[in-house]
Amino acid sequence: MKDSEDGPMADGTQRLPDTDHLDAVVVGAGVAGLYMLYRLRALGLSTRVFEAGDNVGGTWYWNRYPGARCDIESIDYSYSFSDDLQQEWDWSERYATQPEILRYVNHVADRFDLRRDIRFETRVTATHFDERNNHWSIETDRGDHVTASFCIMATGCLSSSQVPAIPGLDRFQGRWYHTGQWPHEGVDFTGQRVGVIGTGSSGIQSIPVIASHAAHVYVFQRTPNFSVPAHNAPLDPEYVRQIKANYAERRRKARESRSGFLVPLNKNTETPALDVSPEVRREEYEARWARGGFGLMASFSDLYSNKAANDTAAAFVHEKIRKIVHDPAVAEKLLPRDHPVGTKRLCVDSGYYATYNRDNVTLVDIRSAPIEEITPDGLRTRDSAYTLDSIVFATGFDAMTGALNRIDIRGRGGEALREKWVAGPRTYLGIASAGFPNLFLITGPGSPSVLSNMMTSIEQHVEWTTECIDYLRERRIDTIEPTLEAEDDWVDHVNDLAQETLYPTAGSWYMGANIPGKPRIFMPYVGGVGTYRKRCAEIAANGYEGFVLTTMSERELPASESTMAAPSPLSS
Ligand code: NA7
Repeated sequence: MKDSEDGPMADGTQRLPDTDHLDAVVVGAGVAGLYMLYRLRALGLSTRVFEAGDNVGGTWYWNRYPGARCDIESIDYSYSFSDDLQQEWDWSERYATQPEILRYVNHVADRFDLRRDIRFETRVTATHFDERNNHWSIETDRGDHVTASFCIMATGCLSSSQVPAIPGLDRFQGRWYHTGQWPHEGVDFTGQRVGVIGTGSSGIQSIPVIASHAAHVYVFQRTPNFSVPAHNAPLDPEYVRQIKANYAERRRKARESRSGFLVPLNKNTETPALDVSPEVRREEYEARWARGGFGLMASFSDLYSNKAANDTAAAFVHEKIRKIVHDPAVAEKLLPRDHPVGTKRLCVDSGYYATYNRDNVTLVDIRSAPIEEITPDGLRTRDSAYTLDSIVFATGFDAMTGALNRIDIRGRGGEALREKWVAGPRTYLGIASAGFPNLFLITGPGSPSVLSNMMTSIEQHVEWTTECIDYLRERRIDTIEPTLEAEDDWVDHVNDLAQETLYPTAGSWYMGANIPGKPRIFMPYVGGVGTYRKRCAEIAANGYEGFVLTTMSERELPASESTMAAPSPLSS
């Protein structure tokens, strides 16, 4: 086994390609990849991480756009696996900025000495399962060719950024940027006319900051989104002290909760919205609006499942927008009407709606008059031409499957994962896919992932994967993969749960609706983090039911005799 002396060279020289056999390869050095490395190392596995960026951080490495911030509170959006770590790290604000989170992730990498097993600036291009040797054969764009018993995809749910195919972009004379691939040196928009396309979280966070520097900002809005105020503020040291004194308990509750973090509950959280009077509803919504953050959606029990209930929350937000935005015509354009509140990721903003009261901000409705082309000096919609110095694409990501599908992943019989998933992702528990042995998908489609605090879900998947690998090694089992039956049942279960909610009624990235041609499938598991975690633990405790476990010596036997197929969890 080679050691790590061939890591990235600070002077920019090329390192020698890797040609090892490893116990495990992890793809991605974001929050998931780093923790995965930490855990596999602790098991004594030789592990290598390949990372496309030149440093750790994943999402927080790439998304450096102005105003980038986490929408989960910092005390919850942090690792819980090390009490020393959580006690010694101090977050400065209620919602951490991207630079602060990136500092934190770097601190974790250094504190646990993780960098020596990471190959930076190295993108995995292919990983093929070699059935003869029961291992994965992994190639990178730097010429590495390693084999590994286990391949773990920590590639992130929102890491494949999408620049829409608008004709003329190649002729644009100004500069253009995607929020998810922001220049490290930052961008100075002072005095510029800037066009921002997209009003999801990235647009909503960046527009107020860009508007404070630019000469003029044109916001090209296709779909208005619901946004709630963050009411961000410095963290009170006394509050932090109290949290830290009871961190273990807070984390335990978060793991068992629905969304992986603690939303303050109240007497109405378990009550349907229409069971209370309009006055009580208003009082509830007002309290949550005043507190800020995602809590609005926990006001009543049925906001995600009953359209009439949801309409009351939507009407409340509409009213707020009308109050904040001075020009009634602009306010009207900002009102989301095509989807129930919360069915597209709710945005958490700092001064977004008020930004439209500035003289240097113009909202352009591109639903009624779509962008027709980018011109050398700006862009043209059906109705007007706009002269721009810079264009910011806040146009999102090929979510959940994009980063996986751009790697040539092939399982048994050379089957390509992207072909298997052509009609939508198919996984068991969102962590594994039939025909792809020893491949683990951290927060993959079919798990709570993006509907939850990603930190909680990442830790759960990493820990489940670690325990699974440990189980296999202790018993000298070579491969694990789901049965097709268990996978089909899980896919049905995930779909059935989603159909009980309002989520599938929105054209969201959860549904793949933002990517032309992508199948419309609701990808995350809506049953909640706590329920999901319990199910995963039961499956493991029952000897990995729904999975097939094989050993090398059995390979020559007919499949029916050689495998230990556990019964499907959902059909049993
Ligand atoms: P989102 O939430 O996918 O938002 C992308 C925005 O870009 C959204 O308003 C889209 O409108 C718009 N968009 C996408 N393609 C186009 C084209 N072709 N023309 C015009 N407008 C377009 O991405 P974000 O980066 O903001 O946020 C992603 C997640 O990161 C977020 O939910 C948090 O979890 C963190 P549409 O709604 O599709 O009409």
